[in-house]
Amino acid sequence: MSSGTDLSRLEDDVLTEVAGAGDLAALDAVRVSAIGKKGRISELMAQLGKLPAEERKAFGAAVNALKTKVSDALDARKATLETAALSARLANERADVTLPVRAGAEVLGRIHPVSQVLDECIEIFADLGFEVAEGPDIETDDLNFTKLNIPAEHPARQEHDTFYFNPKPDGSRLLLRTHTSPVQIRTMQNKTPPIRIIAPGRVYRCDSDQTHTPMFHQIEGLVIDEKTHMGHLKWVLEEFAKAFFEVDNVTMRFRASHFPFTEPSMEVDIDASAIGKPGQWLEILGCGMVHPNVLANCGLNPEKYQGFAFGMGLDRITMLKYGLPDLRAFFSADLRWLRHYGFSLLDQPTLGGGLSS
Ligand code: 2NL
Repeated sequence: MSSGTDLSRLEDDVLTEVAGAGDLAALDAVRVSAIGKKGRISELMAQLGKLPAEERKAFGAAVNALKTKVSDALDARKATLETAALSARLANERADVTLPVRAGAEVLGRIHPVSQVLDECIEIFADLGFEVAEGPDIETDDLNFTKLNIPAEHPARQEHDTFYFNPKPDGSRLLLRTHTSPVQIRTMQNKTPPIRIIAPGRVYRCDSDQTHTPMFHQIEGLVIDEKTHMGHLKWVLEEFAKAFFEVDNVTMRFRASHFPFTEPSMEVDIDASAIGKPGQWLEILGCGMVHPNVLANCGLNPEKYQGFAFGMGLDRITMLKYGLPDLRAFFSADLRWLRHYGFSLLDQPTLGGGLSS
């Protein structure tokens, strides 16, 4: 194993193996068998000591040169194989962006009917010039009741079936809002009229049967200005009803009623032929002119400002519009129900495009 011929044959063999390695694993096997610890070239170095002293230097230099050459060839081949592997992977992972979208959350997911109806209402009222206002679910007694002309011990407090939190050391108690009116109270406290807002959101009452759930959804509206009157109220509600039920005309009936926060107060029914049930009146909301005490409680001068307010149950009008039979199914998180009654994410209600078409 000492001749130049042997070395050059070994070089040819190893370089041929390097060139022939088809992938990184095969190339590494070649490396180990040539310049690994027990490789063919490394073994030559181990034999150096057996050579006569005068040959050692030249042989050592030749083996080192061979080792460098093989090592360079291994590096070059490795770079080539890595580039090829990357190209193959990129070709394999190429995405055809012209393919139709595969069914994912945006296709399989569904919008809850109450969310859809809320979006429809926002669209309608925004078109009439209303802004959306929001507030917390946990409220004070003052904002939920007192400011609304419902003093302590007023029977209306019992009717609201309120969920109270434990009293604080000073005796005051927080509660889950029983209506979204506190949002309008805050707005009146913080803004100078004209005010035109709707306040949608979750509300809570300790009441649960076939037609009542302890949490439900409400949308209230409030308009305050210097000359706002009941004609405006009736016009807004009529425009809302026509747009919401997607009909050219609705017949509405205003019945005298009573709420502590409005005077006069009315409940509003629509002639159900608008939704394909002739001969029936359906109650859809309560409304009235904001009570002067409520305006004064919020720092507005009742001699200068007046306005109207209304409140309706979103869950109820959702059932009416989309013919959903059972309120409790709204909150049962039943995926089969949601797939059946839910709306596509792409089906955004717009007045221009038709709310529900
Ligand atoms: C109903 C009745 C109503 C209001 C809500 C209101 C809010 C303020 C002042 C005056 Cl801040 N009124 N809200 C007015 C009349 C009726 O809701 O039966 N809702 C389902």
